Amino acid sequence: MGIFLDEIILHLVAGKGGNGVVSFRREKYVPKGGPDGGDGGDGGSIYFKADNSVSTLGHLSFHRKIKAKDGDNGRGKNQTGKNGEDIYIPVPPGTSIYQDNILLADLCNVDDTFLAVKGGKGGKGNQHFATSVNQTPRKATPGKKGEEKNLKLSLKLIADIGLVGLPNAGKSTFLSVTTSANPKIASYPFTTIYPNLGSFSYDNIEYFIIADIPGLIEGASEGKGLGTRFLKHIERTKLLLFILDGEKIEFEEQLITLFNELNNFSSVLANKPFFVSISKIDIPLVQSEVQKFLSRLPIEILLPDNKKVMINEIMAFSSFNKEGISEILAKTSSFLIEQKKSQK
Ligand SMILES: Nc1nc2c(ncn2[C@@H]2O[C@H](COP(=O)(O)OP(=O)(O)OP(=O)(O)O)[C@@H](O)[C@H]2O)c(=O)[nH]1
Ligand SMILES: [Mg+2]
Repeated sequence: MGIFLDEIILHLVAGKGGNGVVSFRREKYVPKGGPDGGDGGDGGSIYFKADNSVSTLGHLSFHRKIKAKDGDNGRGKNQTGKNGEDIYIPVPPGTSIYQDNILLADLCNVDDTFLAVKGGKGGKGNQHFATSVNQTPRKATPGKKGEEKNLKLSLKLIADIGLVGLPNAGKSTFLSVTTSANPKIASYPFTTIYPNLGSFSYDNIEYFIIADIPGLIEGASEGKGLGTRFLKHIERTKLLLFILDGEKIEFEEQLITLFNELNNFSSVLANKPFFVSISKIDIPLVQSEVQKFLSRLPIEILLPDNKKVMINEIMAFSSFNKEGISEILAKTSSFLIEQKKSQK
């Protein structure tokens, strides 16, 4: 995987149309034949196309200016110039395209395509300008300029399940044991600085994608830690999985912090369906604290803005000895399958 890049501004220039030409048929003994100036070819256009072969916008970082080829000029004998080739720029599904902060397109599904800048039309050769009174027109038109735009691309990853937790909670470790993803894991906070995606199969029929984003801390919505820059990537998930850090013990406070930061960031996130889990139950002390906490269920969480969140169920797990992992995958998968059915 290349560098992670989820925003980029590109300068796109479509090809200019080729010129139409003035030309006359040359035939033996005929000093001046009829007009036979061909048309110019059209300039190449530039499209964006959603494609799973790329997962970020990183491949565009060295190509901030992209120009399509011009159309060739027309030639004698009514020959039309060659069209400039169109360019299709692959972008990951989930890419939105903006011009001056106005949304032009949202490429959500594979193969969604958007015409970003249109190539200029080729000019007309003098063959088109012959009239009954003018059999030898000296007029041809030049090719038109191609469109030129500065466009901003912004990527929101599309995943089914978004992991939300404080730094060090064990999110990346969970991703690494449930999917084939291989994220960086370490005992210091903010190990994950870019989102990671991984997928797992459920009963070998359904595939679900999990997004692991950098840890959230209190004040993230005001820019603390890595801020909420990456929260947008879980805005489109169907389900959130909160991972509370087993080692941090204060489970209720962790929930309040996380819900509060999500609330401050966007109502879309705050209203998403969620499951709650606690990590690291292979550690004996964690095991006993978790038991105490679970005995209090259902728990009502009161947020600073007086909003209440009801927690009915919490799933405890360990990525080290895999305890509880298959239950989490089964629960979240069943939820997603049901949700899909109800939307049909
Ligand atoms: N005992 C135990 N330790 C774990 C478990 N899962 C993760 N850890 C440890 O917890 C630390 C943090 O794990 P990460 O997976 O990097 O945590 P994260 O939530 O991705 O952290 P950030 O990327 O910094 O937000 C590492 O030292 C892991 O080895 C677990 O199930 N049991
Ligand atoms: Mg991480």
